[in-house]
Amino acid sequence: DKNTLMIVPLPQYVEELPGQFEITKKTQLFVHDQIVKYIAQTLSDKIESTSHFKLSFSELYPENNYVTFLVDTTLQLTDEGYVLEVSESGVEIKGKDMAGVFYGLQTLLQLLPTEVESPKFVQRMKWVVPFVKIKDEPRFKWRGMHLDVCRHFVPVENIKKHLDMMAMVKLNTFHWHLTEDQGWRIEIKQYPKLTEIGSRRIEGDGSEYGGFYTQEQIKEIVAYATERNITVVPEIELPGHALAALAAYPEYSCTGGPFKVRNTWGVESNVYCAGKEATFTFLENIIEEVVELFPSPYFHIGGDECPKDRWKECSLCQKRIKDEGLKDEHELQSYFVKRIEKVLLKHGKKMIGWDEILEGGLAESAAVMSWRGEEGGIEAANQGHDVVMTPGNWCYLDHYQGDHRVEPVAIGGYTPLEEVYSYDPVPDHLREDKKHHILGTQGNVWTEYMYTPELVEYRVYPRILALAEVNWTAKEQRDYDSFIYRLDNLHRRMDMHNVNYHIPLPEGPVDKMVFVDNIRIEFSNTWN
Ligand code: NAG
Repeated sequence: DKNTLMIVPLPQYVEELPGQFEITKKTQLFVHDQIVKYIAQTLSDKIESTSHFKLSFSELYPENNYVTFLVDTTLQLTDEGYVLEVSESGVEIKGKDMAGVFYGLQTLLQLLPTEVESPKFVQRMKWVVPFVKIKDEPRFKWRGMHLDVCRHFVPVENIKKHLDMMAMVKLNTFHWHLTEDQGWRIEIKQYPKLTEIGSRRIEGDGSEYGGFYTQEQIKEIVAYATERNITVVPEIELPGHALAALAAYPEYSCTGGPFKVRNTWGVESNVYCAGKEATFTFLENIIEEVVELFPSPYFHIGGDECPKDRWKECSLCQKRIKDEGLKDEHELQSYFVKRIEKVLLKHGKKMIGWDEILEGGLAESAAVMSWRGEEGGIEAANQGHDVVMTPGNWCYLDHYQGDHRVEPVAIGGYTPLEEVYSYDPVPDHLREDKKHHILGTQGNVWTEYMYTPELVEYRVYPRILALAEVNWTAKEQRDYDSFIYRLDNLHRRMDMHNVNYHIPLPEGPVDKMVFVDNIRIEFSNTWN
């Protein structure tokens, strides 16, 4: 039974064999290629911190008692795929590429006792792994998590914790939402006021709230992610959701301000002025600094919820509409986005944006992140654009995942673990020849009501683990009961990492309740 091994996400092919291999002091590590040495090193580090013994590297291929790491580009697998074999003589990890080797190791770690994730020494550990043959590859390329660090700030250490968990379940994309109406969180050297002014807000009670990342910290996070096969996609929002930037530099708005960094949630009507050339120079300069920090091929420009009120009243915006022969403010938004697209192309970056960028005409090279349902994604795919599916009903991890009467307050919605798990990113009615445009899915973590890093964890886990399996495992192989069974392994690993995960209970918003002798005997959930 494939369920006996508690691996999340479920591998494509598993063959369990009787017997087990034990990693001891005498076990030797061997890397066929120095570039994967740091991956082997993580195994050695984990064993060392829990058992106080070091695994040594062998120069020659050891005859037995080994853990070997090899990149084999000839493997009949997609990128990031791997083969893991555990037998009497040891453990062999072969990756299609470096990512594959890394994922082979992640699977090995999940097969080892959970204590391998312990941050401290554990008495008398026996590092046994069952004999097994695993052949595995991902279903999707974009396996992500988004994090809004603007509504509430998330410190560097907590981001690293998420990256550790993401790596464990083979998620490879961290979409970092860095700018908002409520805060600008990335240092830009040419525009110091963006953080001096834009990273702080005065809350309703008069207290100050703030935080931002220096460029050094950004580099640290990107390096940490890269070691874990995670691409960090930065998001710099435009033309809307930009009030924090406008509080610092009101000259790039239509009215000239003054503005305060917003301290309430919702949609803000003051946006970047599309009529002023200076706005574009400002954004170009910002982008120039940001692309230097992020090796990611993709760059997220936001694009959602941009009210057109100011543009309608602004003489410069109206002049732009006339001069460029645009039909209306939607086409003005499209003009705005297309100018930014050119800047990104110049830097060799692919643009991605929320599905509103379809309105008024989609930029030629843009990929679309579909959040208002799947319709935008379907439309974009039909037009031949790549798509990341993140419809609210399944992928918004700011929703409640339990009964709202007992849960800490959330923005709304109800998206329990099982519903997240049930998501399929490729809509049935998408044309067959367009299906390859679906890159994958991600969990979106908007932090209006996540006041602390602990609350972020409470909303994210375990739901992101379900999305990890949606992204990795073949659709036919997915099974919720099996997932729940295997999840236990990850619960223990999250304990080791001190993650404040939500424990699913048989609770939920009630739409049907039956009382017998004043005792509630039945209720059902509303999500389906
Ligand atoms: C939307 C906004 C976002 C907000 C979230 C709350 C997108 C693309 N835009 O209203 O700023 O935090 O939903 O669920 O999601």
